[in-house]
Amino acid sequence: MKVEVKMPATPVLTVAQIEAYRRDGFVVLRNAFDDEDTRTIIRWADEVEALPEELGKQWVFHEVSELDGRDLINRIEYIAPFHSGFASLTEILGTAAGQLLEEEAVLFKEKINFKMPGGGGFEPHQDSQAGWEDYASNFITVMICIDEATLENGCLELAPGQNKRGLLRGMEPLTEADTKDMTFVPVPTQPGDMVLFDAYTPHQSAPNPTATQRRVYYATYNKASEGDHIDQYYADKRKNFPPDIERDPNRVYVYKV
Ligand SMILES: O=C(O)CCC(=O)C(=O)O
Repeated sequence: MKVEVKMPATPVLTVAQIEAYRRDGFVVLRNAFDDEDTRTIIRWADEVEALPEELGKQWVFHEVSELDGRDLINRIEYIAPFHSGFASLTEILGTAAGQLLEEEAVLFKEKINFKMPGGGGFEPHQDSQAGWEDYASNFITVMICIDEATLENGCLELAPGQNKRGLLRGMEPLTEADTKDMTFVPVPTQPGDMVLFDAYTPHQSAPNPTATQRRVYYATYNKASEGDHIDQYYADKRKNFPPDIERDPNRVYVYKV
């Protein structure tokens, strides 16, 4: 017997939330998903983690634990084509992204960052530094918290209002000079919370030295009027930073931002 899965409800931003985004470059929605929908999303993340790592499927990237040198999953990208739940979720999240883009949103990329115990952090950066301006003028990334994200396990930290400065530098993390006047605000989140931010909002996060994983899902959108770039984005990325299973053992791959 096939069990029907109830799809998560679509979060819609209030006027006050849209205003907060316009002021800060990001907005936090507490309990964007109710408990049942959050449990569904957590189960989907578990399913994605359990999928076999195969050529031509979801993109799995590993890292080495900073605690004990074990092999960890760092992130899994390009999930929706191989998981119907996440495919639905990319549609659902497009509504709020479209509210901030002020027109229909089209998916650009998506991933789960796992940050398992011993997983590394992220240096301060703006997402557009990764060459995204080649595809569209700006993007909205929607983050869904899957596991509790705390100060201890490396929650997201964002710098309010700094997106208005535009692109601060190319393919390298922001420097101390770039960030000296910035305040990074830690945003601890509970499963089911959502954070939306644009591609010029500087953000960072600390490594996870705790015993619990900190998974978050990110879906990134651009304006439909600026084109549908997901296939080109992943084709370009495949050339420089392919999933681990596709890598040439004689080549060195460097993660930039
Ligand atoms: O998941 C995080 O803590 C930050 C992720 C991030 O900044 C990125 O993937 O570019």
